Amino acid sequence: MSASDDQMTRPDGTFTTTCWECSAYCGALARVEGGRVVEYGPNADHPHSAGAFCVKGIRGAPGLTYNPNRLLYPHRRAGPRGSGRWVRISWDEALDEIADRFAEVRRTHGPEAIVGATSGAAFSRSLVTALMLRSIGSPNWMINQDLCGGCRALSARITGLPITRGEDIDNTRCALVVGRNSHVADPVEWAKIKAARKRGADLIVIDPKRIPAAEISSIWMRPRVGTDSALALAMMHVLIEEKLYDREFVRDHCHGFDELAARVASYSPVTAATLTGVPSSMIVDAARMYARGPSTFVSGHGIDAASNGVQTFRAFHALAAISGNIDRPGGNLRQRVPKGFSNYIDLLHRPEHRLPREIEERTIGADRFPLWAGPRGWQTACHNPTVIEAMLTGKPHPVRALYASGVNILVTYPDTRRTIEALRSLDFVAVAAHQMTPTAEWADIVLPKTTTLEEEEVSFVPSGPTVLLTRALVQPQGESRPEIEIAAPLLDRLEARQSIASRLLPWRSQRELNVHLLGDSGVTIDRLLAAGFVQLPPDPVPRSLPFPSETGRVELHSPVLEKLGLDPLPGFVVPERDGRPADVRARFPLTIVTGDREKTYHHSRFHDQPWAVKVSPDPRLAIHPATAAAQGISDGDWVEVEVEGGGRCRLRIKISDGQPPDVVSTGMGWWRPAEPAPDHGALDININVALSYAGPYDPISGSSDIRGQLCRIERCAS
Ligand SMILES: Nc1nc2c(c(=O)[nH]1)N[C@H]1C(S)=C(S)[C@@H](COP(=O)(O)OP(=O)(O)OC[C@H]3O[C@@H](n4cnc5c(=O)[nH]c(N)nc54)[C@H](O)[C@@H]3O)O[C@H]1N2
Ligand SMILES: Nc1nc2c(c(=O)[nH]1)N[C@H]1C(S)=C(S)[C@@H](COP(=O)(O)OP(=O)(O)OC[C@H]3O[C@@H](n4cnc5c(=O)[nH]c(N)nc54)[C@H](O)[C@@H]3O)O[C@H]1N2
Ligand code: SF4
Ligand SMILES: [Mo]
Repeated sequence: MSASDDQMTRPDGTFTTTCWECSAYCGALARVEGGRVVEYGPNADHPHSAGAFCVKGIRGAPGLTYNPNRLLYPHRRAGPRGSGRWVRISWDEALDEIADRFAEVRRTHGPEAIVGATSGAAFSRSLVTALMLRSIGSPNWMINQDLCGGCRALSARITGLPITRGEDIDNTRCALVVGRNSHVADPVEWAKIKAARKRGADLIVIDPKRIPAAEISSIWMRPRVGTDSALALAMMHVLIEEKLYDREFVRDHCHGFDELAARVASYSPVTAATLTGVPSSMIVDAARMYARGPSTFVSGHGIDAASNGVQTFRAFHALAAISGNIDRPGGNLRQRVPKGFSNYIDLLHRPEHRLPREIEERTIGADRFPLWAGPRGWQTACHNPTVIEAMLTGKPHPVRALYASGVNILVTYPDTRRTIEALRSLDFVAVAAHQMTPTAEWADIVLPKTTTLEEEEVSFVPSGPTVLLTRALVQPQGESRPEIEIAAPLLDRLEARQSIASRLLPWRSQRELNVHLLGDSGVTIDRLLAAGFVQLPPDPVPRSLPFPSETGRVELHSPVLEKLGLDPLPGFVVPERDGRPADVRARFPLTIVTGDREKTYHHSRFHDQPWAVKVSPDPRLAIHPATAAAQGISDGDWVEVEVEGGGRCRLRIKISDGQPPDVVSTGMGWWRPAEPAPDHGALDININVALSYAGPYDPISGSSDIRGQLCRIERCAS
């Protein structure tokens, strides 16, 4: 039995909880009968989500938990790595073996040769994995945020604007939605946008594709992929030229306005029209509409995960600032966690959980991307592509062992073949997962993880503001465990082998960690267990509070970037593909966007769930009807996509007049669990087989492009 909390039995009944399948954190009601979750759905009375929910919660969370393919016991490989042959072992055997192998790698190559991989700091498993690695003495953990929200996070930090998740859509007069398809990605946000529109608020959408938000927008701007910063610079140009900016806010709270004004002077709407393909009159109208305010900037992944991503966000963050939309009802509000409460990122940065600076400086990638990796880094994580490189080359220092949990790197990192090569080259790989994934197939030991219905999490969302509880509703299936019950006993064993630096992960159960997170906030675990959430009084950040930057102001001009020899002002960075020679552009006439979200999948999750596969049986490539017709391609045809500088994969055509004629869009995360091990189709229909992870990299975040590359398509067999 799991000791994840002090509930020895978990009773039947109906409970308020929070869905933890994604970071939308929807309030849920769960009905438990006979120790099994029999119903999981929205909680209409929830202060954060107000009844918003999605099928991944309703079907996906129970689907993962009661999956016939669920990994229920630890296993050791029974053939060569990747052979797909496994034998069941006990937890003691699994943990002893991991400890032996880690100790050996540590002795031979040093602690930093052991690397962790998780998704990001929104989930406790990531904090636990990072602190486990740090306890071993390794500062190296990979997070997938370079492919996700890392550019936004870094711009927010550099600019001194902690406004992510602080979009006050409920009170706005104008929402500026950029690279965000909330309709699929976030039902809570989508409900708010629709409600705002209904009450007469304006909606400006910037997206190359005709997404549902574009269909209900006041203005829809359709830039060439990867050129958004020019739109933001030109909107600032209009605001400054027409004196529509907020002089008081600029005077009292911004640093470097004159330099910014000089920069945007050269980005007139006419210039931006040339760079982006958006008509200049539309840019002017959008700027004036946005300037009337209060306006809120709602941003998404469509402008993140790019080699110019931080600069793009810097431009939009500067626009939000000079228009005075910061800390103003209906604008973008600064976020802070309740007094006494900690979130995972806080803990990651607390001195008592950190390694000595000289060790953190050895984090892989810290030399090139110091604001991303290492002691000054945002989540203190590594630069992933450099880690993959280190696995293969031993440079800058050897990486010989991997512990991956809550991440499916083989499917979700670009350049699948190279990731496989890297995993194969390691001395030891352990993976914790809910089922055998293409990543787990390359492990020596796999460990069964609990799901969102079986483990307890505590978190905070600014809307409300609300402290949320995800309940451990039912006993874990089989012998699955939460991360902390893997990490703590593993550290005990490593300690017995004199193989840890210091215990930087002090908790032994999820409950202990959660009590620690609640701290002396006044919200207790008992109160949360009684109600499922605790709504706190509104706590707006006053504008008079200094901004978290060197100057205490919003840094339009960044002294931090200047010191690093990087462009201190928001600017336009020409997309890489524009610089490709004419003959290459002729051979690869299309531009590809990857990562369109699907309602029934969460990245690589749920691909063996019948309800999901029924809705979306194949990975699709959306293409404009005229472009398809020119190549004699019809809806439903299978095509081979070849990405310039990358590889190939197979996708199925979906004709859509919502696409720009020269842009094809696809999803991500595809594999077919029923297909043979080890790759389960991930070398065939997964777009990341066709993408390169070799750069160019954003000079600040180290992100590489997962959209905007040149490509060509050709019909192929199904
Ligand atoms: N159902 C479901 N929901 C999810 C997820 C899931 O897998 N499934 N994943 C979750 C996660 S981790 C994330 S990060 C979010 C991501 O969700 P979003 O933040 O919505 O990001 P994307 O779906 O990648 O892209 C959003 C839009 O960006 C547009 N876009 C592409 N290129 C550009 C460009 O150059 N400029 C502009 N302005 N727009 C562009 C695309 O056309 C698309 O409409 O979704 C979350 N929600
Ligand atoms: N080409 C391309 N690549 C992309 C993207 C893109 O748009 N295009 N998007 C990127 C983005 S935004 C993201 S966030 C990443 C996502 O990348 P991943 O985080 O790798 O995606 P998931 O499929 O959600 O992987 C989670 C895996 O962890 C396992 N798991 C183990 N423990 C737990 C647990 O406690 N809880 C849960 N829920 N799962 C657990 C699940 O079973 C699942 O196999 O992909 C990135 N990769
Ligand atoms: S959007 Fe869906 S998966 Fe995400 S928290 Fe809400 S119900 Fe769960
Ligand atoms: Mo993401």
